[in-house]
Amino acid sequence: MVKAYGFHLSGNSYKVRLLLELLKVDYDWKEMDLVNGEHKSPEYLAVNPLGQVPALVDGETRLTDAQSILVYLAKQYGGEQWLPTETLPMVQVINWLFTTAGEVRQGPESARLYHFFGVSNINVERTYQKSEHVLTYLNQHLSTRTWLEFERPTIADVAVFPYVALSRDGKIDLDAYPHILNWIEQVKQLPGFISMPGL
Ligand SMILES: N[C@@H](CCC(=O)N[C@@H](CS)C(=O)NCC(=O)O)C(=O)O
Repeated sequence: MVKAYGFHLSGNSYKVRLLLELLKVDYDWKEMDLVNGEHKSPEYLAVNPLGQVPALVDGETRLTDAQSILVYLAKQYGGEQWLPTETLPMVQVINWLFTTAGEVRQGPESARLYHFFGVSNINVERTYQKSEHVLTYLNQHLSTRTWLEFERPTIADVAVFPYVALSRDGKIDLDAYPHILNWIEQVKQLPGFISMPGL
């Protein structure tokens, strides 16, 4: 059975769990005690040498990084709907995975780290600038469509959703971004959707 390692307050862990639920994959959730450093234990470092969550083990396959795990799950258990195989549509989806790992991480994800987890060595003003930049772009993009790409949800939506929807934990108000708010509601209506604290 698929084994997923994560922490219930981690948006990166949540995106993996969300896709597992949307795809109705049978999995075993291993909750890691990040507060007490379980993610730095020798047992866990053998799973993810970076000492971060999430990680996923499926038979002989061992994966780290939420975005890579989403690609794996989509290919292995989801298929065409979640990640197209044709080059250009595939790249359109993957582009959002990099936006998440780049702009969203530098913006709303880092603002949440500062305010919600109290990580102080973060330039919070910079996270607000980055957030405004990416949220404005996302809001504009969503002004003419329901989903990030195509007429259906893909792993692009699953990847971008958590830290954008958790913006308030980083003291970022989403009221100025009505199309993002509509999209968040659409994602929440997906069959199999699960929530996490802060959503
Ligand atoms: N690139 C990784 C980043 C994962 C990440 O930042 N994980 C955080 C929780 S959301 C973590 O494990 N932090 C603890 C640490 O780095 O020591 C991914 O997208 O999965």
